[in-house]
Amino acid sequence: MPDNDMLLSLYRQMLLIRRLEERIAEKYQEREMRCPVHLSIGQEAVAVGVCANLSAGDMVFSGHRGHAHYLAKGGSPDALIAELYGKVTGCSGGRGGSMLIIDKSVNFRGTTPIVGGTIPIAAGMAWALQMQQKNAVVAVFFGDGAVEEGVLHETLNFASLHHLPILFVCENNLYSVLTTLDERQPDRPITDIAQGHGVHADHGDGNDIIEVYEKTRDAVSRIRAGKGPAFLEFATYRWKEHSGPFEDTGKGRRTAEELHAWKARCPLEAFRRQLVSQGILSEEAHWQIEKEIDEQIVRAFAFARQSPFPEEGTLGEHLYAK
Ligand SMILES: Cc1ncc(C[n+]2csc(CCOP(=O)(O)OP(=O)(O)O)c2C)c(N)n1
Ligand SMILES: [Mg+2]
Repeated sequence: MPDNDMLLSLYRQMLLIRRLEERIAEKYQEREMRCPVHLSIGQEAVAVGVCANLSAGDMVFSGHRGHAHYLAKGGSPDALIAELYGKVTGCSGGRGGSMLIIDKSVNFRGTTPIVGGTIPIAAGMAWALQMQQKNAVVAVFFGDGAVEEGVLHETLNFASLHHLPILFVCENNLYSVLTTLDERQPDRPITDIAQGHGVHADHGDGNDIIEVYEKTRDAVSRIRAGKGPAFLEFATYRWKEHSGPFEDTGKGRRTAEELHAWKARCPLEAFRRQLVSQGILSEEAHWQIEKEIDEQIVRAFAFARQSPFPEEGTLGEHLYAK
């Protein structure tokens, strides 16, 4: 079990991600953020529980739904919101938007909108770190939809063969846009795929932060001990529509009952109740954290709006490596 300081830090991070994304959803309707946004409200425990086991020298990759992963790896709310507003102070210089986040200062090594696109890049990075004897771990986040991409299977094979220091994290939220998992994949555990390649695999409740934390701690310690790659699948659920600030229960696919059932299993609320009942989080401390986070978010949006757009003359820069 993580100690009390760690528990409070996990809670604060989950709350920051939740409140920041709620504010993105509100402000998105002002049409000043012009990139698509894929929110992970409801999925915060996976990002936070995994990244809490990584150190500054470890690296993270993600995909189109990557805000939470960036923040959990120590990313700056200011730089994230500025990126969504297309501003030069954004973590990708305002050139990427929500789906193309990169910030080498915290070893968040990038996201792409191509489903599964960062999986082989993460393996390449893990291979480089292994050759350089850096003793660092690479974690790559992807959804259940990426399991249908050939590149995941090729990368599992390669990572297993070379004992790469890589953690594959599959956030299984049951949907690829509006198509259910059972419409897309045969009835077999996703972890069987990793095991078929000789990769150590485990699965858990992605709405239980302690379970995510502990399963990741075990997987990461295996990787650090030189036992090769590991694969974790966490069951979770996104509350918002696939892309955008609204809910999607009116589209004839996901039902209000299903969403309601998952909201009743809110990872943040469950954790808050647990911390309060164990006397780790007082009501007063809870409101203090809420207040500090609210102020942090107000500052991030003000920073983003006040920042300039990139200069037109720089349009051709950053296209090729020097
Ligand atoms: C290679 C590729 N195929 C299809 C798409 C269109 N697309 C974008 S996100 C998405 C759903 C992916 O689902 P999943 O991997 O489960 O992630 P989630 O959105 O549920 O977090 C699809 C099909 C894409 N961007 N790239
Ligand atoms: Mg999915």
